[in-house]
Amino acid sequence: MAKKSYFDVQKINFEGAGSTNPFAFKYYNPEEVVDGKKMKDHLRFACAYWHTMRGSLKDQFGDPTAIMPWDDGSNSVDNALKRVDVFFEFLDKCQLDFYCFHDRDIAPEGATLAESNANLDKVADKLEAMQKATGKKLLWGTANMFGNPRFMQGASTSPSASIFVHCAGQVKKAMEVTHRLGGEGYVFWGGREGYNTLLNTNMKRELDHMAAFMHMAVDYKKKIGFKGPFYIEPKPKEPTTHQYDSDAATCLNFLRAYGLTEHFKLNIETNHATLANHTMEHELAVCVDNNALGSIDANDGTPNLGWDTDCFPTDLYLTTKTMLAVLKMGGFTTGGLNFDAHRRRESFQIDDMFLSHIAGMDAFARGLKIAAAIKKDGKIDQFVADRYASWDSGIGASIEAGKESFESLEKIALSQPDPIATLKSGRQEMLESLFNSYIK
Ligand code: XUL
Ligand code: CO
Repeated sequence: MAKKSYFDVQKINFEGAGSTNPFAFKYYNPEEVVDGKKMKDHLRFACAYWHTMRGSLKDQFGDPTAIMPWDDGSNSVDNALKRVDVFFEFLDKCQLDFYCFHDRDIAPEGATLAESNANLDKVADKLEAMQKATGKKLLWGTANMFGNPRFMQGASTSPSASIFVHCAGQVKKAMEVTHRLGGEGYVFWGGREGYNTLLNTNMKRELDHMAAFMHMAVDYKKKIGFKGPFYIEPKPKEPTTHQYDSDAATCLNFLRAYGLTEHFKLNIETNHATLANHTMEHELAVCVDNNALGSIDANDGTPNLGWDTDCFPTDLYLTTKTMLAVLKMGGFTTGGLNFDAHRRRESFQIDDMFLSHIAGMDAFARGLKIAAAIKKDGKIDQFVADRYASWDSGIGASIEAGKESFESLEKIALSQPDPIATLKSGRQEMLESLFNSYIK
């Protein structure tokens, strides 16, 4: 008997830039070698279960618009199991090699934690079987500790110790399921780990609790032999007014302060970077400089709106700068590009699921190729290296080697002419124009 198909769309294949077929890749050619590695191994695209299977496209003003004939709208385990079939057909047809989930996206929450765990196990059985049958892999798993009303005042940072206890049980289970499904990493996004007002908040105590929670997770990871890294996903606000994991630098400071650095990397999301008033480029640079870039939630914001719009990433400057950072760190190891993105509410047709992912995948394939060309050409890297040449020898090298002091430098400062003459133009506009020349 032929397998039931949920989509009236054929497998998406690479047809090249000349193709006019909207259901084809123009740039993403999985097997093509770029900068010494296959495109698919550079990009490691992942599909977000919460958006793709659970996103109804409702917004705060309007009802769902997405057409999902396979979904009966119920919270039953049967419905959850059926979604898995649909999802794997989608992954296959869209050539997405990885996926990511929250525990509560894939399986319904029960009346008790024990019931929720049993539901999760049933769906995990099916996911495991489908992974085996298709070769698709789990990039990372996570626990949703922000949706249920019990988390209204935080999860591991809740004022209630009993909520903390519940969270420990929930994350323990989510880690077990992630491990069982061969997850390459595990994410902590502090969805409500923050505050709305300091008038009712003991920030120091809440941060201590969050760190205690992370240490328990590290201990448990060792116990079950989960080898993948943990990732913290920074976000400055939304849902709370101030989220503790505000940006990359704040997360790194938290990890250092609490002795957690060696167990965590960061999962950087574009729209979260812009909500923090940073560029994605900045957040990635902070991570790469600190050997802390683990994975990327690939999406884009809407700059003139102040919230998390989770658009599909189609901006070539963004994808190029993102891939430059990934190439600079030597490529992903356990991480990848997870489309934490949903199509617009107006893009309600079933085939928009495909078109939106194709748009993101092609934009990243181009970004990769452009980034590889920039790297190969080396002009921008050379400019930066030349700009700091005074640190490579003489007094600069001596300072970097820690051999100088205020006293030794004062002697030189008093005798040397005004050093302004040693400066050269920063050439920002020339560099921007040079960057533009690679965007093809
Ligand atoms: C929310 C967000 C989450 C995390 C995982 O803004 O990005 O979906 O990626 O919890
Ligand atoms: Co995210």
